[in-house]
Amino acid sequence: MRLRRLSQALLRRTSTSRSAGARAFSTGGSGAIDVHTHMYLPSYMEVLKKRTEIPRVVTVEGQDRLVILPGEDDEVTTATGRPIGREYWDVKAKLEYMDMHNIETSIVSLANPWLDFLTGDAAASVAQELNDELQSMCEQSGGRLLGMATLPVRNPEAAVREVERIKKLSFIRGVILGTPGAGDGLDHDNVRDMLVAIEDQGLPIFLHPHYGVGNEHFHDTGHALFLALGFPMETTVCVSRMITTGAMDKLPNLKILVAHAGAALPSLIGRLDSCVEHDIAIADRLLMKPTDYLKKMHFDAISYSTPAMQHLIELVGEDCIMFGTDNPFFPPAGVPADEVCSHEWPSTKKVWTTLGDLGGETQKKIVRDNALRLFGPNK
Ligand code: 5CU
Ligand code: ZN
Repeated sequence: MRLRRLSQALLRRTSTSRSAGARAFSTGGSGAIDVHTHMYLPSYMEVLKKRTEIPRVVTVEGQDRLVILPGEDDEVTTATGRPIGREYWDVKAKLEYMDMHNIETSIVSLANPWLDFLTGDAAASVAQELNDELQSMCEQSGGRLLGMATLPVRNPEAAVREVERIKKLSFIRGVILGTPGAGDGLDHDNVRDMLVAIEDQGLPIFLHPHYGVGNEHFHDTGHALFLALGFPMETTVCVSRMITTGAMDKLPNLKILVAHAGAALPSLIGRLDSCVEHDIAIADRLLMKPTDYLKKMHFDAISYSTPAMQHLIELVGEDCIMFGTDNPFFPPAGVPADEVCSHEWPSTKKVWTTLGDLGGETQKKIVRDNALRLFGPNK
């Protein structure tokens, strides 16, 4: 509770009016919009601190540490997770980070693994609490923050009700979803009603990994291969299944923002097209070839590679790619945990550099205009 009071006090200090919020995210502004930026909201932190299993917060020598990834506590190199400071839960730290990195607006989403570990009434009530907390955090941010809601995915009926409820929260502009949905993937029937409700409300889905694919190959490599390979392969499998099972055909107007610059899909899509074409039963049940589904999606610009961005643009065009940072993950390496907030973040700078390499109108669209279209007030 102390944490919540502290955060509310800081919010009051940074607050201006609600109409300022609407103005900042209007066509009149010119600053960067970060569509991939997370927080562990104060009430979520309280949930994690009470848990004894992953995801949880452990305290080692007075330092809070976050243990969230599957199997993270099995390996010596990752057993105590990573240090967690105010950059994860404090809205004032988020605003300072945005100021330092030339970001005008952040569309904040809860970080993984969201409510994947809660079922029944607990999932439903914590989702409401989190989404209301996010709404009021955004309201009081002086127009700097918008939010993507978290859904009680393991309680599908409550998830549908929550989609209808959050549509009335003016600062909530989308939902973040992990790849498993209710446990069986986003192509499964048990999430169909939830996805239809999201589609009906016109809310974009931000599709984000957490569990990894191929984890049996990642021992002795710390977090590196899990995050570099396991995360994107998880996203790739999820989207590929949504395409090839025909789930996408049943959701023609669903807006999907794919994390991490589309993961491995931009590189593998030619092969997916070819493999589908050669499997006539699969090709026959789809309305389009896989590439065409990809062209209907949206992507963040977190690839850390100019050639990768150029390739993505060549594949899907420059109107569906958006600036993102993944803050507060990937803090400055080697900097003590209690100092990361006062440092420039090389991971964020790298994203800016790749966009600077693209330059001109392309950069402008990716930095702001495209996000404005997807998440703007009339959507
Ligand atoms: O570093 C990490 O573990 C993560 C994570 O958990 N989620 C994310 O979006 N990026 C990095
Ligand atoms: Zn992320």
